[in-house]
Amino acid sequence: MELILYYMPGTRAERIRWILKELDLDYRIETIDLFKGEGQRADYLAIHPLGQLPALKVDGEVMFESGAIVQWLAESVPGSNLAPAPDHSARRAFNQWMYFAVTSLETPAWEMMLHGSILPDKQAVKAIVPFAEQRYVLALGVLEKAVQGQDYLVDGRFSAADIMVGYILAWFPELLVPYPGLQTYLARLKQRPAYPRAPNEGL
Ligand SMILES: N[C@@H](CCC(=O)N[C@@H](CS)C(=O)NCC(=O)O)C(=O)O
Repeated sequence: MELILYYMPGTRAERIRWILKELDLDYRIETIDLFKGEGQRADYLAIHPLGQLPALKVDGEVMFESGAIVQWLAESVPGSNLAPAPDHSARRAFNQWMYFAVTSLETPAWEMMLHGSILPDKQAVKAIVPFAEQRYVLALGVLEKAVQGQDYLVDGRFSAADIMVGYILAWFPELLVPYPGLQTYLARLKQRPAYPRAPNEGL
């Protein structure tokens, strides 16, 4: 299988790099520098119509949406062990946390990021930030309970759901202070050799 990952450090493409490494798959990286506007280049828009990262080319065919890519890899790579089988009872928890990651957790976190620090003042709607933080903290409380008594979210075993959730938890480490279970959980994820390192840590 020929895999090309469209990537820039520090973006959601890290999720894909993380799972590719967990699965010990060979892949090629094509760097798209969003800061230089390369996402909007015509040749890249032909890959990802929104000009976003990540995208993954699989044997010449492109797929985008980080959650869908992570799930597809977890389910399709022989021997992956990163997703319970569809008929396994743990599949319900798996689906739940995969969707929770990109909706209940990521949406408020992304609003905080966008309107708190990424967008220029004339575009940012600062009033959104405290409301988004309130919803993000509620989601953290749910996750704190979910990791009580187990190392990972689904059946106590590492799965693609931990990649989806763990990537977001690292965005605001200061908000994890009241959640000792989540701090331990994130520290456990960071110990995995495939966990994304900051660019200056030799990713
Ligand atoms: N739901 C998409 C979100 C992709 C996304 O927003 N990626 C960011 C980088 S982390 C991006 O490419 N932003 C540039 C843009 O929106 O133009 C996914 O998970 O793949």
